Amino acid sequence: MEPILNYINGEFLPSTSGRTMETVNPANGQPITTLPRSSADDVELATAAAHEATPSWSATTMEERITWLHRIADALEEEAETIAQLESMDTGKPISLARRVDAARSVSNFRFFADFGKSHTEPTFADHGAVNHVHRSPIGCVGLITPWNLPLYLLTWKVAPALLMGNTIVAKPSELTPMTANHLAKILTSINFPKGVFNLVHGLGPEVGQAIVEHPEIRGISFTGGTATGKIVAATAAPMFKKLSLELGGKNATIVLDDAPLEDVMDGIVRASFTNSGQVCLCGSRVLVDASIYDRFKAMFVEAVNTIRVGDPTLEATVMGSVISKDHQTKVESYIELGRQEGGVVLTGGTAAESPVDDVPSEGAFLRPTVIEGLSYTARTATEEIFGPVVTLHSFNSEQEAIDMANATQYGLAGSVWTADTERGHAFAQRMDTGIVWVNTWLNRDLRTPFGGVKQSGVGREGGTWSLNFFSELTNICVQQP
Ligand code: TXE
Repeated sequence: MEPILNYINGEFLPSTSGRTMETVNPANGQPITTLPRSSADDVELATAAAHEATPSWSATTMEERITWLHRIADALEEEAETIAQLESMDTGKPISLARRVDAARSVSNFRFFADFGKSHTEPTFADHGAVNHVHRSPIGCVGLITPWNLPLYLLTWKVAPALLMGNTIVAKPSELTPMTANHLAKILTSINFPKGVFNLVHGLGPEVGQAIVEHPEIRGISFTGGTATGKIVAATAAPMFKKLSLELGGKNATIVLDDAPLEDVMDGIVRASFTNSGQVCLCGSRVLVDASIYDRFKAMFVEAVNTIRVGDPTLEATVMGSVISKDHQTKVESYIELGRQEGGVVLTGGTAAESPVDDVPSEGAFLRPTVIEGLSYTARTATEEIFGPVVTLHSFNSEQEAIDMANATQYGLAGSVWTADTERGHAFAQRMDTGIVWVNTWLNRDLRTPFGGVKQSGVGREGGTWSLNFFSELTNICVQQP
């Protein structure tokens, strides 16, 4: 495939150094193409282009920007199949998932914020003869840094509101998954989107991402990625008083209460555990089950997990493809081994060597879904983020114990509660120390809602009004009759 290039001021350019990197298809280990290994010099070029474009773009009206968002959504929709194919090739995820989740949500991110912008009105506050008007203006140029698990889904989740609010952008996708960001740039070119408003710089995090966070003319950073990287980004941005939104890691609990109708909820619990090979920060990686139904749940859960079709991501019937890379496969396998060392028993799955996937290249980074029981809920395997197709199974004897177990990690992103009594589930959810809780469902997303976590899962919220607030500055104008 043609080499991927940076996208600066509406032009596709190599890195100023000419250096490149290779991106690989993790399902077969084959190189796909090259991408620029950019540096701070390229970030400087991109930021200068964004700076140049800011006055005219921020002077456009909300209506004009809403029209552009719909045009982008229309063009993404026309290219949905190409996007799904590129995303599947770049990440190893099944084509069915790339269509249903990645490509579809990239379109709806633009459609949602276009419609949300149209319906959004600013409040006024009248008191003692004065009227206060909330006035929203762009931040200016913002830096968007995104991870490899949902590449275009998470990039467009930030691009859409950033554009709606009149900002210009310097974006950096993960170096592991540059393909669909590149395709978005091609789409913007094809619809004559104003040059310099959206810029893309490819490369390594410490070289390009770091330069974006450090650049004095990039006034806000929206970062999605691992907690360890989030700490570096925060340490760099904080003394510069930049606006900062951090969506970081998770170690989410799936809690099965004693009255859960297991036949009805099992599919949802398996999806929560293994969607995208567990490479979704919202996945439930710890399954906590009431002791009174543990044995019945365990048998049904393992049986359901064993029906997951793992294999070639290009096949329609495949439910689970490869993980993102051989390195990540090795990291996940190290946690399976750690689970055993910590006293866990592998009920199904395991390392690639002990539980091979049929009919896939040995160079592919494939792992079968793995369930480990018998671990303390404080074990490293049960508290550290694995970000792969591995869940640990635990039982509890009371709701209070379930809450204590669920809240016993450094993370606080999401969780799910499964019960026949939704009021009980809602009350239970309020005691969970996370940013998001689903009751009898999972990854059920209303884009108007606040999205984000607490503790080491991040700072801030995005979604609906929370995205508008992050990607704009507010001025309160108080008007008094003379
Ligand atoms: O993250 P990394 P990855 C988390 C998930 C997992 C991780 C996987 O929990 O831990 O993301 O994604 C760039 N300065 N979430 O491995 O390594 C890097 O190049 C600036 C949570 O990609 O943190 C990439 O573009 N940037 C999330 C991006 O940061 C730097 C949902 C993320 O890389 C950098 C999805 C630096 N020093 C994944 N170093 C959620 N909470 O929603 C690297 N990068």
